[in-house]
Amino acid sequence: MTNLTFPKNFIWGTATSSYQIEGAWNEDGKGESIWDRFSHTPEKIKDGSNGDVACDHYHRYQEDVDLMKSLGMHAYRFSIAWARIFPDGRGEVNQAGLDFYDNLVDALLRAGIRPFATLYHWDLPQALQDEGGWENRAIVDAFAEYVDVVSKRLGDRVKDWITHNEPWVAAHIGNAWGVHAPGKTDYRSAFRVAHHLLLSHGAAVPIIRKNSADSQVGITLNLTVADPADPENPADWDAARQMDGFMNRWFLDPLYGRHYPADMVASFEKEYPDSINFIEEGDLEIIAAPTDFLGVNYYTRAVVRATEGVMPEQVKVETSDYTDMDWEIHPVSLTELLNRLSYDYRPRKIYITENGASYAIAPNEEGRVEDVKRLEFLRGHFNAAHRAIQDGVPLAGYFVWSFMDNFEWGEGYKERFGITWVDFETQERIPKDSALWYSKVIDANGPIDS
Ligand code: IFM
Repeated sequence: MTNLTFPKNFIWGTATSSYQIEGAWNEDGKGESIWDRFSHTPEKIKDGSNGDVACDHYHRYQEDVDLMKSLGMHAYRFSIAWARIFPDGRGEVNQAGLDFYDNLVDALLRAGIRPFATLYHWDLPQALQDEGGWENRAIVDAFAEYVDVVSKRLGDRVKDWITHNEPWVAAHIGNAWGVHAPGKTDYRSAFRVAHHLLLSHGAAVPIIRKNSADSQVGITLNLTVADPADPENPADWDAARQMDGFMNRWFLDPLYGRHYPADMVASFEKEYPDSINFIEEGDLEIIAAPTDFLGVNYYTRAVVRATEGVMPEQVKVETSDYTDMDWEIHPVSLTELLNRLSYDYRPRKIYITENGASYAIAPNEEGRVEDVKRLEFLRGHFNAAHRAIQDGVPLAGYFVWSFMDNFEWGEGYKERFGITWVDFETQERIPKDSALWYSKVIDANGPIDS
């Protein structure tokens, strides 16, 4: 095995999100979010848990920043809870909420860690959901108001901004599948939600640029590579095209100035007549606001086979390994994805804003977490990213998901993505073997033999 070196100034970091780690769900004036409401509703979360306390990061952020520093992190991607800043979604600002992020950013800067702030990672104020949430076009103005306040307060120190995290997940898993908040099951709603998420992204970009001089702005998408289950079957290739359109092109095309993809518009209109009726004049220009980077969350590919319905069916590959989430481990697809993004859309820069694996490997008798599987997962994906850079992809950084075990949405606490073990009874943190290895990778600027 050879050690690989990444480009000079490559950013190695780690990521979390507000609802998954902060806890303090109703402290210091914070308003209720859709995830508070959803997780407090019986039977929505597999293990009956919620994010009321989570990793208690709201009270322990300094300890967490110290641990990141000791591991040598260059950067930390976190998200801001809108309901801490505007308990009612808009209107009166809660200064205590702003103070929390102000203190976090200062702690990061003192530790020499570059803050990457995500403005929306799914925890919408419930007050806005009560008005229709992302289905109601009025939310675009509320988001702009929130972004204005946050970027004015933090914009002198935060220079890397991500408007949204994974709009596909927020739109579809939350509004068509009902598995995430707000728990709706209507594809028509999901497409409307997706449009308003994209529109609010476009509206936010100039606001951030105005309030945060010399900052870099982007959006994070969850992207995949869709492969046919049977490469000999043309219908499976068509299913792969459909999956790619649904998950990737529906978001990438309008963001890069190409309108929504015509093949997908046609197939959704066929399935849900008159459902694409939310686009107003000028929307697509707003959505296509030029950005500085594309954030890519990559976990797995999608192997699909044709079905009668509009959505292809995903199949399991018997010869592959899977993580605890039952997601296929397929690093080669990361190289392919990055090349394709670079070639087809020409983003100025790409960050892998999330990549990681869920393995519930507990501490051994000595208190050590020997998560070799996660370490090998990361090594494979770091190597795949390195190959893409050699191919000419402008990949500038890599954020491992996640800094610590946390509330994995509808799955609760059973799924552990952290490179840091969290004992949710005592709130003790233990850096796992993957974290200790990652620390050496950062030091060497590339994956090393362990
Ligand atoms: O935990 C999530 C995160 O919030 C968004 N991206 C995927 C992760 C793992 O499911």
